[in-house]
Amino acid sequence: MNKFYITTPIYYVNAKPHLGGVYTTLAADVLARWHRMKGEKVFFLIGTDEHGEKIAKKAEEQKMTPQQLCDQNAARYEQAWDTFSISYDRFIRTTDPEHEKTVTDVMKDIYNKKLIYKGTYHGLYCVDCERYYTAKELVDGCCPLHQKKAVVLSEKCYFFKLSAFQRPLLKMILKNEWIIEPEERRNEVLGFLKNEKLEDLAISREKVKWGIPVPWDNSQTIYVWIDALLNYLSGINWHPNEEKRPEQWPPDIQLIGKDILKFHTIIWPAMLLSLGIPLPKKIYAHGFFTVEGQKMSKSLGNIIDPEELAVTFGAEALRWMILSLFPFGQDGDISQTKFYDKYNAELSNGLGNFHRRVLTLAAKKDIYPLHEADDFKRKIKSVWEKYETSLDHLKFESALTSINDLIGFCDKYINQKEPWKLFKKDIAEYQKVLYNLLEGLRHLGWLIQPFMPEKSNQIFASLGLDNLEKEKPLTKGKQWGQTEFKKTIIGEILFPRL
Ligand code: ME8
Repeated sequence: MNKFYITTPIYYVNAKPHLGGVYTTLAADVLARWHRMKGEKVFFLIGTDEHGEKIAKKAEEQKMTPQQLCDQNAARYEQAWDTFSISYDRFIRTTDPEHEKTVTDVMKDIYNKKLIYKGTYHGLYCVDCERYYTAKELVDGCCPLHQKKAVVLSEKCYFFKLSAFQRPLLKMILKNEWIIEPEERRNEVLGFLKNEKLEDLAISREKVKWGIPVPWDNSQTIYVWIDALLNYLSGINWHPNEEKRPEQWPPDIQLIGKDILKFHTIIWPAMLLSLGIPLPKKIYAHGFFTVEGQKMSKSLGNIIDPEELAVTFGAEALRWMILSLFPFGQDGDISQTKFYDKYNAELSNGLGNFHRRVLTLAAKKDIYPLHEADDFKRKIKSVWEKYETSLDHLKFESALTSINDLIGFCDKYINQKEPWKLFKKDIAEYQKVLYNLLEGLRHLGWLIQPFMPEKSNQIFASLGLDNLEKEKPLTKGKQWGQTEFKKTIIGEILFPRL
């Protein structure tokens, strides 16, 4: 059985889930469900990033200990992931003792390999990003992400010999041994590695107390990004000194947003090379979205709360809408109006209306025997082909377009055949037409499964199939003519009008 290990970034617990973060995880969940549907053994890792100065400060403001704040906010994340039906296999927290052990062991291993040395760091630091910037990266002395003045810091710390990895990484990318997608992101990393000199990286902090201690020097804690990246190893119980390696490694895909590209394509692989273990098969960095043309930010007050949106549209509708608005690897713009338009056109008037229309017609007879139908069969086959290629290439929006295409085809078929007239004059023909439509609906149930698992169950239940259908392998489910339809039930409206 093929294995599929997929990760998302671990979220900062200093804030509650926002739409940007939910975007990465929704996409990862659709992929995880798609690979499970294909019969693969999936391991889907998510988690929370809980150390560092930002979190300690926030806890102080809220008169809590950092651990209390982390517990409270990690629980919020778990709750949000339940709301959005995120089918993760493990939720790793960087304050978990197992994680802390992996980090400690990994640091010792790299230290023993003489890839870490002590020095003094002077630099321009953004407290919110928890990272140093080069003067060139700042905009008028301010952090490009937070627009806050960077502060000058000088501290004793340990350095990781990142510079030693510039050439090996460049070579691996050029030889496609280290895959970064999409192409623009790969070019961005290549450009950086070709034109800039990679500096050694300060990997510990003297001033930050809320962190994992450096194993050989308790006066320092490990830099939060090093700590965080190692969740991808601790999440599968990986330890440097254990002979037996977890079967999940390496990840088949790591999904990230483009803002954290360098951490994942330079620092992360350099750490893995120093540990002597294979690199992840692919890193994919998705785009960012703006809200009505503007960057989503607290100061502009346009942060969208995904849980509020889920109340308006339903969590599953939101899963569909957010992945269909623009191509995954690109930037895009979202707005309330766009969500309303999508909901009405594709879900309420599209899939929802078709579902109700067919089941209302189907209620006129008890049984619809199985039969062959060339045109319908051909259409469904071509929809599956497009859909599968799209999902295998992370083209979520185009997979959803193929689903809409099938819905459009089915709607047109009803209008052409006018089954309500056939019912009066040719019942055998009526049953055939209805069989095709019900079969179309069954395929839609399968096609939407990774995107809207509950709605998919609802469709199977209304076709009278329920668990029988879900237990089938995809190879069988996607074929034409699986079963006769009997005792269909209209059931609840899939997508109520707003
Ligand atoms: O970066 N559009 O956590 P995080 C699209 N803890 N995606 C967005 C976005 C937007 N407007 N805003 C944020 C961290 N994201 C670190 C990760 S991993 C070892 C450590 C995405 O909570 C962002 O790209 O700030 C990232 O993938 C995710 O939200 C979590 O961001």
